[in-house]
Amino acid sequence: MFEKILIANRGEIALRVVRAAREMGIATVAVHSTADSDAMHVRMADESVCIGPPSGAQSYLSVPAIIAACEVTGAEAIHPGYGFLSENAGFVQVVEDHDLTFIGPTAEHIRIMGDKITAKDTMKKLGVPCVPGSDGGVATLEEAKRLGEEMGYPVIIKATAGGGGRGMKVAQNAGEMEKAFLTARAEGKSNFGNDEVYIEKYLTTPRHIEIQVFGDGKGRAVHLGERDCSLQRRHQKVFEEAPGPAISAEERAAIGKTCADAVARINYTGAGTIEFLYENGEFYFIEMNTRLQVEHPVTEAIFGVDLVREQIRVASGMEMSFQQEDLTINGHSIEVRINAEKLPNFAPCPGRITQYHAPGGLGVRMDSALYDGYSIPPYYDSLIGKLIVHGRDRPEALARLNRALGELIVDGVDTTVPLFHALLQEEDVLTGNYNIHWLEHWLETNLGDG
Ligand code: MV4
Repeated sequence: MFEKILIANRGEIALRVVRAAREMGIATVAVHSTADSDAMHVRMADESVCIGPPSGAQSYLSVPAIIAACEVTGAEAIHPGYGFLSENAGFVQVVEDHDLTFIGPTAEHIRIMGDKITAKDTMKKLGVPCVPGSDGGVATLEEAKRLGEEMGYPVIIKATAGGGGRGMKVAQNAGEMEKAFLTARAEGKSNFGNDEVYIEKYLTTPRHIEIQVFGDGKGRAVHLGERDCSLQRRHQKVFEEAPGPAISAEERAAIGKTCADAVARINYTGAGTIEFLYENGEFYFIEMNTRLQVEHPVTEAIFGVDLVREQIRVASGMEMSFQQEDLTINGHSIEVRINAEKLPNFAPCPGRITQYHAPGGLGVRMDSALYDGYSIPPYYDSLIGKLIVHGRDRPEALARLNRALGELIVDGVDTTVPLFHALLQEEDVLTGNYNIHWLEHWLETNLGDG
């Protein structure tokens, strides 16, 4: 096992990793920008190293600065958290070249899943159900139009280097194909330096269901069920839950096994998420994320496992601490993302926290790096906390969420808390009757957003 690890991240996720490491008796090194000298992750880690000026590009994304911080502190491994360098295959290669360990998958797995055409082709060959569409890339407008006729409209054109909603365009009919195809290609080129695109049948009212997988890198893998993350605004999740209210135990077992077998076959290491659209009782693969996700705590709550601890274990060459048959679901969990944002338009709202009080009690977890008097810097994303509740069933989790939101005090900045109070009044939220378009429609109707 490692004696010391470096955490190449900030905020609540850096703190999350410090906590797992400390319980394992592993020392931690925080890195930080000059804007984060007073950040909680710096205070909580055993050591810290300032790695650059405020901008992410010159600090949390600076590969030489992070490698140097490992060298001066003697850290043996790097946990990337999410965002920043967590899915950067080039970074993983540099880490390995310096005889350090990346706490995550191999550069090769990150590269495969980062190219969406290769990811889909790989998953299809592994028996994972995919959205019907082009076999690989589509090079010409003529081919795109032929596929549109063949598949039937609407279709969606996606940049292979995109993902998370960037570089996608819908064509409702043949007349919209030229513009959609050329725009998706141009966006791929300008945003990612890659103009390759592929085409899929456009699913109109799916849910976003993602399966948590975990591999030991030696051909063993498990699944930890699904999360329903359909409540999103502009591809930013705001409310996530596990298990998914629309998924049966039989469906979970079947798609879970398919996913676990797939990642076992490729010797996948560590935590991964296989994203699906779910419509009319069918799962359709869209993307795989090769990192620990923001919403991992809802899975931890219902399975009673520490996913960061497991990541560190398998990165050090140890076995996972569980097998598939050890993993059973207990109750229901919901996470809401507390962002420093001003409604109705979700404008970032950095500033000084004049008062902070975290909720507590049975079944309540608050993952946050906030404290009284902390100043939220304007340079990074606006997530300032995650409130995660756990109950014996969904109604109990919803009641607990309502209760915990009532206890939470975040003064000095605007937050997304009022949104959650409002959502908990909605019948569709209370019954789990929503899809990927529900929230944007609700925001338009109720807040005039969009
Ligand atoms: C789709 C789709 C409908 N049909 N693909 C958006 C993010 C990226 N991960 C994939 N996305 C979508 N792909 C097909 N064939 C609809 C979306 C989509 C979406 C997916 C998940 C959650 C929210 C979404 C919001 C808009 C569109």
